[in-house]
Amino acid sequence: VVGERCQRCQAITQMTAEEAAAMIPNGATVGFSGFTPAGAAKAVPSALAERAQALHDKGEEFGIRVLTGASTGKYLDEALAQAGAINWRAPYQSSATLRKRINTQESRFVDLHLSHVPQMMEFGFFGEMDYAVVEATDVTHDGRIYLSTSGGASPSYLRHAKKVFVELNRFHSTRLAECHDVAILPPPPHRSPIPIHHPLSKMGTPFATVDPKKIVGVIENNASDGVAPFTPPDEVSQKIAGHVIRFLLDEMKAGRIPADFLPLQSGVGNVANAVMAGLGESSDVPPFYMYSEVFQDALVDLMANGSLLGASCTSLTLSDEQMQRVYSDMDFFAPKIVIRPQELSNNPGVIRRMGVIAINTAIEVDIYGHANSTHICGTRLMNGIGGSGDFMRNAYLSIFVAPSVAKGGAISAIVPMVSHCDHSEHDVQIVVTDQGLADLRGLGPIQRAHTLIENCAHPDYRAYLHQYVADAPCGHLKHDLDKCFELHRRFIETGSMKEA
Ligand code: 0RQ
Repeated sequence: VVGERCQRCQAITQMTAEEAAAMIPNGATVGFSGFTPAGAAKAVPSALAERAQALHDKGEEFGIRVLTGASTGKYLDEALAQAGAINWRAPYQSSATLRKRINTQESRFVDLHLSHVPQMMEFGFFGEMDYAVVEATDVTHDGRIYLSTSGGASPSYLRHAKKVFVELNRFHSTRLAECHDVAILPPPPHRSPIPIHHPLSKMGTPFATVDPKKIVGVIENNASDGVAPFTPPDEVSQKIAGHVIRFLLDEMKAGRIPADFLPLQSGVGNVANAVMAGLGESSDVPPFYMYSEVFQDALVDLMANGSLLGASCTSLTLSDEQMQRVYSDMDFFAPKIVIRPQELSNNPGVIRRMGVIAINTAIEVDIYGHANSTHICGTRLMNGIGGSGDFMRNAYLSIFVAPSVAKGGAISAIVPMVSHCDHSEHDVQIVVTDQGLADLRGLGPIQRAHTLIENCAHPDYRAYLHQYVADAPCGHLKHDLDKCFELHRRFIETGSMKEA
């Protein structure tokens, strides 16, 4: 009954999203569920955005500190950012409005490796958490929270928040519990080896737990995650996918990838979808597993046709159509999917142990292999580092992909020096663009530069880049500190990296 306490435990109260939003004060730190739009809290943040807007219209201040698993959807980051209600945000975002506010310093943003977030929360690196708002398929009187389509950082937020709202979303299958494997690592130095030896190993419980007395409200909802449907890969993505697949097959032939393959991680987006689809279609690639972060549309088809044997992830980021396909055949899909908290899906030790092949997208890569995933021209945030660092540093093979040019050729993805460095040369083994593939393993800096320029740079920029290396003062690396950002400067001044 809305507004009434539960007869059995006196703790769980059903309420409306507006009633919940009214309880969250200005300046509160709120941990929301959500990793991509998957499993993101929806009703309470939307209501909070409306409340913030109404307060702002009256000239009153209202803003909160927002933590999530990763990016979220239109109901959370986008709605709150449009209402100007996010003062501070971590650890990842992809909302157009929030991005603008971060880049104008209206919202502060802390860009973090996603595996680090639960531990940082546990130890109070972000201060106390006032509220957690977590989407669930079920909640019990003894405080079991059955999470919906993502694990993310929700188990830690439930444990640490002083008060909790549960959004009970009836859209999702309660059988998701068969996929979840919830565990929170004990604090260091009391950690034993993590018992995950295979992508489908389980070590925890199918539910998260919360002290039921902390639950101040349960909000009913019935809304899909609203993930945009899969678009067929474009020509550039298909070319990149082709290079990646050929490389992986050659590695198998050379005995550097075992005959039964290694688990794959792949980032989100068009190129990642194209690579996965291409791997599934190739008759030479054996059926494989994924130890990844985001389970996206292309993987449903691969699982259905037997190319993908199983997947570990922290979110099921599926369009409504693909989600319904999974929900309508949980007997088939549930035993093949494990949804973990991001501390475990992205755990460096487990990634290293399993020999994960990681494929992620970069904004730009420099001639020595440093990669920028986050900041355009070194200043403007795109999304954040996300899980790319967790995977790339610890992968068996770390592969960065990017179109060789952006904005119709006005920007080269291969530059003399990255304008912001998320992944150092030590973490980057293979770089792939639509032009080709540069295998940097075992190469010294100058060989790396030549290979990257010849194989990956767009022909329009190759001569410039070769000349840069030839002219730069010699050391272990060659760099001309007066010229290393000439392309970026020219782009800022003229709108193109190309000489007029
Ligand atoms: O701009 O949308 O205005 O056209 O950047 O580029 O090519 O559409 O690529 O959507 O895959 O995003 C690195 C941002 C790539 C993403 C990044 C412009 C380009 C376009 C987007 P428009 P594309 P994608 C697992 C791992 C970090 C997190 C991560 C990302 C827009 O993959 O956020 O890896 N990665 N997580 O035109 C200026 C350049 C540019 C450029 C591209 N050099 N300069 N603009 N663009 N290169 C997932 C999670 O952690 C959840």
